[in-house]
Amino acid sequence: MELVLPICEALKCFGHLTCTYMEHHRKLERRMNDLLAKQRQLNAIKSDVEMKIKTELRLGRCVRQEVENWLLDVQTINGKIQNIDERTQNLSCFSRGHLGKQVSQTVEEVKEIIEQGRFTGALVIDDPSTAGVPFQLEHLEGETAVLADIWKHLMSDEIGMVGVCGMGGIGKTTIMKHIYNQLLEETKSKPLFEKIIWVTVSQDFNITRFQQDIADAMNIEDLPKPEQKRAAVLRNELRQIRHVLILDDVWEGFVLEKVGIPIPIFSNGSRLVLTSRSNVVCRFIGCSEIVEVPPLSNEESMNLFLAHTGRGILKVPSLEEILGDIVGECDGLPLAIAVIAGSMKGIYDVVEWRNALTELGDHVTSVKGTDKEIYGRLKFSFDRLEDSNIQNCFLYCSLYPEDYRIPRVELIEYWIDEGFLERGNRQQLHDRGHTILNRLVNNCLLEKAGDDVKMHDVMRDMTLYIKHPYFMVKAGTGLKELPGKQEWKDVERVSFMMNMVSEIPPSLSPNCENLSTLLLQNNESLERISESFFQHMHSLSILDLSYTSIEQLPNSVSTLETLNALVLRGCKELRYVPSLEKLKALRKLDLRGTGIEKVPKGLEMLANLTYLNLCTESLKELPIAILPRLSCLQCSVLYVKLPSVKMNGLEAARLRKLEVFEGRFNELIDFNAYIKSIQGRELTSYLLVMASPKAKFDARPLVEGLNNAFFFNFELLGDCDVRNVFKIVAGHQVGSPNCAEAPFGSHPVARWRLLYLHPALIALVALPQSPSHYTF
Ligand SMILES: *[C@@H]1O[C@H](CO)[C@@H](O)[C@H](O)[C@H]1NC(C)=O
Ligand SMILES: *[C@@H]1O[C@H](CO)[C@@H](O)[C@H](O)[C@H]1NC(C)=O
Ligand SMILES: *[C@@H]1O[C@H](CO)[C@@H](O)[C@H](O)[C@H]1NC(C)=O
Ligand SMILES: *[C@@H]1O[C@H](CO)[C@@H](O)[C@H](O)[C@H]1NC(C)=O
Ligand SMILES: *[C@@H]1O[C@H](CO)[C@@H](O)[C@H](O)[C@H]1NC(C)=O
Ligand SMILES: CC(=O)N[C@H]1CO[C@H](CO)[C@@H](O)[C@@H]1O
Repeated sequence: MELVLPICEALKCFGHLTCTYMEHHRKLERRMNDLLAKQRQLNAIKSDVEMKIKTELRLGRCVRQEVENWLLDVQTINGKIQNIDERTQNLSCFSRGHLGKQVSQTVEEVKEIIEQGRFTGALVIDDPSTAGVPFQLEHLEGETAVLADIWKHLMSDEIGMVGVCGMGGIGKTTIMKHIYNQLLEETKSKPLFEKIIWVTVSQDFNITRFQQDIADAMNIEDLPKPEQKRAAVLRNELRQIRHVLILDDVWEGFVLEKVGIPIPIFSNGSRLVLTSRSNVVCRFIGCSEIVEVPPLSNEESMNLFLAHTGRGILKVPSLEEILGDIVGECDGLPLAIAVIAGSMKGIYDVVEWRNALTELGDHVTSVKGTDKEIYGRLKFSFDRLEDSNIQNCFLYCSLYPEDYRIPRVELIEYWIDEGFLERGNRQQLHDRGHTILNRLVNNCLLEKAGDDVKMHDVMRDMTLYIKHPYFMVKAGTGLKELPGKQEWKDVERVSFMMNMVSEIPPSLSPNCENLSTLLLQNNESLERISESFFQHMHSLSILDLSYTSIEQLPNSVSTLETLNALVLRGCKELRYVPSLEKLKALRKLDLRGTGIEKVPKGLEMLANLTYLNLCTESLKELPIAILPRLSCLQCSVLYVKLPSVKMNGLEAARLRKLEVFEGRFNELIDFNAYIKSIQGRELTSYLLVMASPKAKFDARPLVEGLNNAFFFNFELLGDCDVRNVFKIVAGHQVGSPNCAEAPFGSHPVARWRLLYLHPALIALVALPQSPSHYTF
């Protein structure tokens, strides 16, 4: 955020400002406030757009040009507003009239950009042109013959459809990504095809979604609703261009015409390539040529293995034979080779290798079935993790939808709630979580996806295979109803996240004594849950209902005495939460963004609570008795934002165990009391706001990425000389009752930066950077 003034510059202007600022510039200020309000509205739309892009963007997709231009416009106008804002503060030199006119003009511009920001249709498209973004390629060992074969078919005029088959983990997708890149490359010089289209189909085939994916890739907007009309639109568009359509990971046969894909041979020399584990599927869809992907040869296998472990292991004396045997057990499956090599990395003891070979042999014979042969080999690496907590961490990833980018911090929060990371303060737990994630990525059990992680679909199948029937996962599959009672019998962890379930009817009262985790979040359509649903869930430990549309939480939740985490974040409609009095084991309660007006009954009884989030606009009061009670608790993470409620600084100060705190004080005296109390304490992350009850503002977006900040509302500083604020920055105590006190007096001045955010607001932000830039 570039709202920063150099500190000496700010000093100069604040010096003049002592008391006359408000009166002289009221008019300009009104216009300016107008502008800033519009800017906030614009930036809110921008974050929504960015959020949407983030969820839609995957490899081989890109942001629509129109959207990209719009984001640039937003950036430009933000820069302009910042400039104006800075000039309004440079009291010695601006001309009011001129600036006023400019402010009004800018308001109009912002309005226009807001209008343009109402996008319809997808923000992200599968690479629309042949000059698209190539895939980042994984290492492809061998398979040159297959590549050549597929290429030959693509270039032949007689063949319209090619099926690429082979078992999971054999490298079909990797091969096709290489073909895709090669097609992009070739068509640059001579336009054989006008468009190369990649669509990932996956296990849960849904014709509506499939059609939409093709339409997005083709940049077709507003596909009509009825299936047949959609098919007609697609057929028409596809016919008009010479294309290659690549359908990756097809599980079920379907009729091309029904989807709207023209039979390639009759459509101007277009081609269709699909990959599938089953050649029956390829034949059903109509492939005239089928290319079977063979396993790697011994030599290729060895090369790939060494590419993952490093050639250093070749120096280990007498390892050669054992190494050959281990690679042999991988059966030429690239995924198995990568994963097993990943778990043997850095081992230089031949005894360990010999032992690994025995174990691997046992694993290979333990799993039978043509489709599942790879599982035994993958499970070998899983078992080598040894630590059951780390294994549980890994298994947890399969609760997310297939091909899903799993956000690291979200995953780690679950691990904490589940107790996989044992005990420690918040920071230590997160550090441990990141360490485990790094190890899993390093061992090739998970894939890195930007800042997040991903689970290979075969790996996920393996996990669900070994956890059957204890895991029930139907995540992101378009599910409308939960499965019947009998399917719940043995379950321990259940995930129905990201579906379209609208109701859990009274008839569903599953008897599942061992169920510990129930994830139902992101089902926007979910409005009602019957009382009987939770009746027999006596072991439930984690319940996540966030981002659903429920209005009330059933009373039966009151009796879930083993519950550890109750996550209701973003349930905007939620008004009623039953008494939590009996939930003595509860460690996390997240009510952020719910519609509750009162804190749930019995909150003060939750002695083990370590995470409490009460940030919601609707909450009217925090009973006086609550904070002191919480102070006896273990609470280490607390978020409260209660513009209408007075928070007592001394009471807040008694929350001695806090590591993360976001809160807002209405009175300087409370703010100061609190500041005093936290000196020398272990608060690792804080965001403290001092603002009048009327000021309606959320500081979060202003300091995104910065954990630690203090905000002061100017008006509230009253007759306090503004210059004193700079003494705060300098780390001196101020002493006047009307002035804010120095946060963490012992911190050197250089750790703080002064932000001037708004005519009535300044902030101190703790900086991790080196101190040299901020000398006076
Ligand atoms: C403030 O005005 C002076 C001259 O009047 C100018 O040199 C300086 O760059 C201005 N500062 C800002 C932040 O605009
Ligand atoms: C397929 O997905 C669409 C939208 O994503 C949904 O409306 C439809 O109900 C789904 N169909 C099935 C059979 O799940
Ligand atoms: C081939 O493409 C042209 C447009 O380029 C289109 O008019 C024609 O109908 C297409 N032919 C077939 C057989 O689809
Ligand atoms: C629940 O777990 C216990 C202990 O692991 C086991 O003995 C019991 O059979 C399980 N019950 C069901 C219904 O799976
Ligand atoms: C509260 O936590 C402690 C350890 O942190 C644990 O021993 C105790 O059983 C917990 N209380 C309940 C009711 O679960
Ligand atoms: C709030 C939310 O994320 N709802 C999701 C529920 O699941 C469907 C997909 O099945 C998504 O489209 C919704 O966005």
